[in-house]
Amino acid sequence: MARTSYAIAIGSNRRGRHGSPAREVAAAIDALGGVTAVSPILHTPPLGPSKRRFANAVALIESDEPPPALLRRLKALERGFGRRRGRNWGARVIDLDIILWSGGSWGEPALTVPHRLFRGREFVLAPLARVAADWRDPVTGLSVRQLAARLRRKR
Ligand code: PH2
Ligand code: MG
Ligand code: MG
Repeated sequence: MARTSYAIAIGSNRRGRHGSPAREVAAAIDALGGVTAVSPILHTPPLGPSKRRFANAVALIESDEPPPALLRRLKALERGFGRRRGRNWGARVIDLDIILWSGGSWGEPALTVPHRLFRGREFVLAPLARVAADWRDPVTGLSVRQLAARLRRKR
């Protein structure tokens, strides 16, 4: 497949072998490969039941992998960082989510791109806007900048 780009959201709210959540996020960015841009690492209040604050960032990568192959590689990276599966929304050493793909949309129950929930998540849109403000969501036709402004108005 031709070279495409992806926006990957990275989150951590638990220490791991690299150290603090922010260090886990930095180490994950180093491990991604093909990175072309990285947002600042932001500290964000938890959305959902977890009580621990998150470190969040977004990286843009170039890859010739189609979305399912990239997802498999991200899951393997998460396991390598010590992530345990099953505890949905619990404390996690690392979470790597595919948010946007330059190839457009991908629809499978197990893997939907763009990410189904990213338009409502400040902790994704804020760092995403720092590296890809003009990237257009193929579903709504809105740019990341517009999605971020819309979410801020709703809050
Ligand atoms: N990830 C979640 C649930 N809640 N909250 C913040 N602030 N950052 C996250 O990355 C996050 C969350 C599930 O993936
Ligand atoms: Mg997630
Ligand atoms: Mg995830």
